[in-house]
Amino acid sequence: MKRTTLIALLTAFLTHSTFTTAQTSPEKRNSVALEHGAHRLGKRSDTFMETWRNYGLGQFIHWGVYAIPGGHWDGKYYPGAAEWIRSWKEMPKDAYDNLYKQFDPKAFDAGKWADQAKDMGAKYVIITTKHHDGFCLWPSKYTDYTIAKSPYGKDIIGQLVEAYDARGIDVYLYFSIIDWNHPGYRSSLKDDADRKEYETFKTFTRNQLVELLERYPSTKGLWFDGSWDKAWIEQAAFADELGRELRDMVPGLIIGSRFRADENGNRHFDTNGDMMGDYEQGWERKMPETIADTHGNDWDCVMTIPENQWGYHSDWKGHVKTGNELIEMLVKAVALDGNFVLNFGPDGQGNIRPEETRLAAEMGAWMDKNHEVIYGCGYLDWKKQDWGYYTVNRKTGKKYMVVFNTPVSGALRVKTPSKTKLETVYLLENPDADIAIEEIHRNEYFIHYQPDTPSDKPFVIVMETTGSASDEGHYQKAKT
Ligand code: FHN
Repeated sequence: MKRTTLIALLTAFLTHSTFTTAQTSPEKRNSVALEHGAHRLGKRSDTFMETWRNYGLGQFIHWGVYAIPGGHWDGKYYPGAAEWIRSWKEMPKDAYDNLYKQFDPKAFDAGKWADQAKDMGAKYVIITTKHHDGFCLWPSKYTDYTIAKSPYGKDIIGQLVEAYDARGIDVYLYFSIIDWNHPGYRSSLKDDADRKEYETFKTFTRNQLVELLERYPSTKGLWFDGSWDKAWIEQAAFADELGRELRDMVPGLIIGSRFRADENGNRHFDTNGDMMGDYEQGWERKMPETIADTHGNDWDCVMTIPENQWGYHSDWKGHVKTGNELIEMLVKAVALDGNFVLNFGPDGQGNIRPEETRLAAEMGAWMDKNHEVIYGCGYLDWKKQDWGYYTVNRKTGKKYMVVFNTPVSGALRVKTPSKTKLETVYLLENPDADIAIEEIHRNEYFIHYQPDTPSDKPFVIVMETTGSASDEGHYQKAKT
């Protein structure tokens, strides 16, 4: 080979390999230097995050003084989300800010709530410590606007943490950055006077967060909200430093992508498109359609039972989700490597409303029989079919079909990756049931199964395969 040809070939090889590395290696990515962007690329792999990833199902609780008006004021119906009623022009601010003087939830029983979460199958709970109104469900020493000043007087967060901890349900604390009650809070900073006031708010926010982690050291993570204000977005350095301080306080602390912005004001994902935080918090009342939509990130989906009500609204309007819809969302979330978190909004007395209790029981009954397709499970890289969703246990590799739509033919199509042979299938609930595999092509099968009595709930088929490819069950690459 001529020397010039060899050099040309070498140059081409080096150019190509540099290019390839630039596409795949985080260190060499085409990126803007950021001081307050993502501090890690790719998923966290520690045991705390493994635990988070394997929860599958969580419970969200929105509770505060907004539960007293319950979406009504002065005989008028508030059409927004109940916890936002203070922002409604019909509701005098002063009236709202004095509601805490009536907050005396006689029926509140932390153990009862935690039992219900446990029976539903929740592995973790996210509790509002304070929502945008600034009212604290713990006796914060940094403000008077707390439960300590209400007729009820007792620490609600403390009781909930104890009750959920006792039942083995991990606790995450919801914290709103927006605080309509704090005198230094601003949504935007127009002049030096605003900036000066906002400094007091920043100190207050930091103090409250440190206080929460000191008071409730079993906390596994913080779920931030209300971080979209321009004033907060401008605090990239402060928020970054605060995040570090909080993480130093609690080993393994988990914080999602809603906490802080980078120095260019980008939220969730920094200027380079890298996620800031341990999991993506952008899936609120919506879900990814395909694994590509998740970009390989950890994520949670927080969901309301009615269309958009988090806090207690006595009058739900519009569509209220059914048990089967919620079960399908749960399975879909797990099938796409996420967690599903269902919201509950107890009333002003501390009662979980009957509709929510009924749905929790319905989910719990299904989870009782089928939880093994949820806990510790995630995405199986097989072509999705119309009958429902696949999940796979990340540790054991055990594979499941969760069937929501049975075809009239009773033939459920399964396409396996090359080198993967479907050997055995059986019904999780009844391994002796009549069920058969028909191989229709290479790597394509029909599973023939007709339930004797039509079920009104999704059912699970366990699949056993041979010659499985090594990467099964692990999300590798977004198929965009
Ligand atoms: O404004 C809040 C809303 O009230 C509720 O708390 C939800 C829960 O994720 N978060 C905010 C909207 O994104």
